[in-house]
Amino acid sequence: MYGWNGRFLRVNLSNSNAQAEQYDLTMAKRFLGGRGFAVKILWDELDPRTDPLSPDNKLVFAAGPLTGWSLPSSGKLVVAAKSPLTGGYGDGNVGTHVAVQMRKAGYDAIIVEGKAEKPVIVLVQDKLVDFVDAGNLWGLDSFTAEKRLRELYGRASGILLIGPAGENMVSYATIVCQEGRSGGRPGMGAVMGSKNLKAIVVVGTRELPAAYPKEMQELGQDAYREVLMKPSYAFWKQQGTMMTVEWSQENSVLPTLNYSEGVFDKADAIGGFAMEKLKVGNRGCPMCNMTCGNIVKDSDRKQSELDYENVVMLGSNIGLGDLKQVAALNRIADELGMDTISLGNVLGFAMEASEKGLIDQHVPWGSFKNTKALVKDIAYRRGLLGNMLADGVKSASEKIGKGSEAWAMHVKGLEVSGYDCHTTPGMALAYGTSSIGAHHKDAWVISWEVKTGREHYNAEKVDKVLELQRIRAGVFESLTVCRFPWVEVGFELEWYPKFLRAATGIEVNWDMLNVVGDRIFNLTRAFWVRHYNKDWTSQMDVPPARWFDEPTKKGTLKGSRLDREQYSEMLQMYYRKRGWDDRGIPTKTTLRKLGLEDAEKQLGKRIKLAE
Ligand code: PTT
Ligand code: SF4
Repeated sequence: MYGWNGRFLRVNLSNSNAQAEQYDLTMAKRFLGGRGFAVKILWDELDPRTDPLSPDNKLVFAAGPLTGWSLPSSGKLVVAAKSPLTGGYGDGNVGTHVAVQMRKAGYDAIIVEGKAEKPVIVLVQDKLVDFVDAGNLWGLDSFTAEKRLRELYGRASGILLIGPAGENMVSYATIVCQEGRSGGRPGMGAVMGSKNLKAIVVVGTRELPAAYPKEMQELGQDAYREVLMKPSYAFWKQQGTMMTVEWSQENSVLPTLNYSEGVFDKADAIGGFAMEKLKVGNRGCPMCNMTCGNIVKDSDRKQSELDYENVVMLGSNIGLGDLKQVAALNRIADELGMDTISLGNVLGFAMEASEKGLIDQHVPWGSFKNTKALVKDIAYRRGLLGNMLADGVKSASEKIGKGSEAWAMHVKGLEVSGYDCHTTPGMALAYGTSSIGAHHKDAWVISWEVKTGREHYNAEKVDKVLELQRIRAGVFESLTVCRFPWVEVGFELEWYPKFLRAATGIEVNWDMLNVVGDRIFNLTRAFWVRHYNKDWTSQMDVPPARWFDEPTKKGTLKGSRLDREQYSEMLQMYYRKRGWDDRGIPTKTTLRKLGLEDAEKQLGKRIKLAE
């Protein structure tokens, strides 16, 4: 086998055992890597009743067949598990040296199972695996702990770790590295914490097995050059994703005051150009020549890495219009290891609940001091409010009740990311049907939608969501390469089959890759349905009530809201095009067509499947 190593490393923390396992080319071709491998492993190995925070859950770190070579923006991996936030399939895509080092150590994925008796670090050095006591690191913030590990294991080592939020099993704790890369929004850090695993450290020294090594090298050089030549490259390096703040404001989709509005009075103060005035450098993922993490000095005089989502969720969504203070909150979230999207979301929810008199605590909009204290309370689960918000907005709204469910901004338990959808039904559908809950990563359809007619609910929009889900959710998440070269600077999709041929020796085209994408998407859906079982309904794919029931009051599009009936029709159309029934469950024919007979069998035992 070329391209893939053909090996997983299985690490059991309960008995400190580690073993390499082989997998075959059929698995590789059917599921590619990353998310594809992760969902297949979790589907095969987890009982649907598994408690996400129990030793029975498994944490999978999986890279793809392009990871580890000198190819543009290919230093990423997927980290996945059953999510403690949603109960469904959860994952994140993180830029990390672990991706490169793991592949060079000879593994395409590391599967972590069980629970260590005491805090531990898993140290992988090629074939050697050690379990190192992490007592002296437990409790440390992620920046300090990573610095210590780097001193011990060297600058080139790959390190992924959790901060205090992961240790305290905050439901949206992430896994972090490199002072600003953070992945696994649906609580992958909490799963790591539940296993008493503070960090994994990986060092690999082997050559990767390419089918055509010379071609691989030449393609890589050409591809890096191509990225540099793209006209939008220079502005991308200047602002990265921060340019989207101004775009969102202009188009009334900037999440503001807990998604009640799409415009923010102080948007300019937290936008890309304001960021440029504070910028001191760029940081990014390994293997990338368009690094996009904007480093600024925050109001605590520390360095913080700003991306669009961080800024809008901890800025406009909570009414904070001072970028240095937003940056300070972002830095704290990284140190503590918490997802900024879910965090900004629960903070906005708490502020609204406080304003409406539904909670005892005073949580004012836009107060830096109060918010900073509350963020720490959440990470350490301190006090009634901190502890309640640590379980996410769905759980908090269920506890508070009194109609707050209508403005708890989530889908299937995962908090909505940084785009207001009062005026974008296509993006609402993308959130509704995303593989992990309301994340924009599977189908960022919004920019196309705004250009082509945002008011429509039509088949073209459904097709666009499907097209993007195939490419992004299926293929990019499974190759685990960054999608930004394609999305942001126009690096052509045609490069990827060429990379795959040079790596694996297998001729593929996008039609074939799209089938793989569909297979992965359908198995992910089956994972959700198997968990929710008879409770699964099409309501699970409907975005929050606020966007349907409460029109916006500001901006050029004031008075807008989603239409429930038309959304429903579009959702049913989406199901039909996917080959799902009217509950959003894949039919027998669809599962068989994709070679997912086991999913047909298992789901069929629980639920009546349509033909
Ligand atoms: C991603 C989500 C995003 S999406 C952002 S900003 W973005 C937030 N970043 C956080 C952060 O930082 N610190 C923190 N404590 N929490 C954070 N939560 C949020 O997490 C990120 C980039 C970005 S920046 C995006 S869009 C792209 N995402 C990709 C993806 O999903 N797949 C893929 N193949 N390529 C991608 N490229 C881009 O990667 P999650 P990263 Mg990411 C400080 O983690 O769970 O997927 O959620 O990891 O290495 O930082 O790269 O405007
Ligand atoms: Fe990482 Fe940004 Fe480069 Fe993508 S473009 S690989 S997110 S630094």
